[in-house]
Formats: sequence, C-alpha cells, structure tokens
Amino acid sequence: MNGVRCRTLAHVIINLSVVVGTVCGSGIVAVALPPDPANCTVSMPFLSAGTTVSVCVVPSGFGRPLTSAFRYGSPCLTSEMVNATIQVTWRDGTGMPVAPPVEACNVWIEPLSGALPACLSSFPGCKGGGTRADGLSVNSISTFTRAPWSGGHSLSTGDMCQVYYWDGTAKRAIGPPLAILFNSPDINGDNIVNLTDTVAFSRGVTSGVYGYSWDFWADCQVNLSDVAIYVQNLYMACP
Ligand SMILES: [Ca+2]
Ligand SMILES: [Ca+2]
Repeated sequence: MNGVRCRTLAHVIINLSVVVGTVCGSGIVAVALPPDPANCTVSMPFLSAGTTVSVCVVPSGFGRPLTSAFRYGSPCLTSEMVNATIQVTWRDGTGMPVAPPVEACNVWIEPLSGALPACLSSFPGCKGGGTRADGLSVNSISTFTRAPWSGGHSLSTGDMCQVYYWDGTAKRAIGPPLAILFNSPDINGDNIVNLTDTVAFSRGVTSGVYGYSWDFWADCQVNLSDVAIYVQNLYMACP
C-alpha cells in the first residue's frame, strides 16, 4: 500500500467493548472511545411505562432486591411485586457500545433528594458504596438487581432515582431519573437500625397519619406487615 507496509496489529472484540488498534509503521491511529453520558441509556426493561416502585433497603443488604420491588402508587392499598432491574448500556460518542468505563462499584443509584446513605465505609474505594451496580457486567451493559446496602429513605412524593458513575474526576449522571422510591427500617439513615429508629417508627405508626418512610411493605398503609419488617431488621447494620 504505497510502499508502506501496514498491518492490523489488533482487532480485539472483548464482549462488552470494541477495541481496535491499527498500527501503520509505528503509530497507533485508533483506540476505543470513552463512554459519552449523552449516548448511554438507562432503562428498567421489565417494568411497564409509568410504573413507580418502592424498595425497602437495609444496611445489612438483606432488604428487597430490585428484582422483587413493590409496585407503588395508584392503585395502591394492595401489594404487587415487580421486577425493577436497572440496565445501563454504555455507548461512546458515535453511539457504539463500549465496555463499562469503571468498576461496578463506581456505578451507583441515588435518589435525587440524596437521602440514601450507602454504607460507604464498608466498600472502601467505591464511590457507589452499597448502592453500587452488580459485580458482573455483560457486554456493554451494567445491571442493578440486588438489594442495596443502605438506610434512609426517599421523599414520599416527587422523588426519583438517578444512576451516577465516577469518571475518575467527577460524579456524572447518566440516563433519565427512574421512578424508584426507597425506605428503610433505618429511618434516620445512620446505617444501623436501633432505638433511635424504634422511637421514630413508633411515633409514626401511632400518629394516625400515613407516612411513606415506614410503609416498608409498600401498600400505602402502615400496619402489622410493616411492624414485622421493622422487627425482623432491628439491629441490622452495614457489613
Ligand atoms: Ca438508624
Ligand atoms: Ca404497608
């Protein structure tokens, strides 16, 4: 080719990403592009559009997995389990799928209100702490299925859940906010369920006013089902 011997040094397709390095002489002329947040997509593929879900989280990680969330809101006063798995598809600026740019623990979910304390000290080096993505990614997709290690709660109305990742220098939001609410027996969000939460829970239950913060079995009413979940998780803390 014009007297210059070019050869493809590597054309490597690694399941999730496409990395092409072409060497002509001594110069690498093409490498994989980084993900472009504007092109990455976030979805809940097993959920009907317009569905809001509620997930009861526990600092120990023994809360509800996203695969078994409660449908929440109208019609309420019933309990129905739905699969709220979150999938993040990573794409570069050209729209091509690429491998996840960071470890799963640096991809995480968080209410827009910010109130989902995520056992950060239990996951050193992870920006996402206990609300991280699953450990394994498939091709260009990161997935959230398990129960977060967390306490605290979303706002009862108007709150949404956002996916973030750490790009090495800054926290980046990707995709649209998702209709996922969180609550926890760790009501005050200090990552342990103890007497402080018992006092708050007792006051809430006996107030006669509905509160999402203690509707752990999310059916828009607070009753023995919620009490049972609270008692089961008393003294649970981060791992
Ligand atoms: Ca607490
Ligand atoms: Ca309930």
